[in-house]
Amino acid sequence: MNILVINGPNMNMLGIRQPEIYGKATYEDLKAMIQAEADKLGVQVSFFQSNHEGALVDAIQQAYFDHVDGIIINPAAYTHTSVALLDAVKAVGIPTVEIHVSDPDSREEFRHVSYIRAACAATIRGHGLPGYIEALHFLCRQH
Ligand code: DHK
Repeated sequence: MNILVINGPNMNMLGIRQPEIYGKATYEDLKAMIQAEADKLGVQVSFFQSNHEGALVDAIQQAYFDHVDGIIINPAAYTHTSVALLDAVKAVGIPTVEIHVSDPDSREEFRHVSYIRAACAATIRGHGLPGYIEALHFLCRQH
């Protein structure tokens, strides 16, 4: 089984950006944590982060051609704006979990909308970085 973990804009700034919301762990810490769990589960995992919407669309499309079995995606701010990411997930038909470190539903009103949610098998939010591990387990159970 192989899983692609996609992170959107500003997620490369984990550990620096608003630590009171996103915590003190860095993006590298996040990758190491997921990799360690994937190794335990015997799952192949790869990572992609971009601040650019089109690059995120390209990564989702490429997952289809690479025969990726599952996607974990934190579209970050594009969650609340991007029909293109929704359409990309629908286009590839790969089981996808939407993940957020914080709980956008308990923050500003503009964060309450998620376009991508309609194409996702599950949404995990507000569980901090361990939410990514929950997403990994969810996709393994589905497989
Ligand atoms: C990350 C972001 O960058 C925000 O734009 C979202 C999400 C929430 C998160 O909690 O991981 O609103």
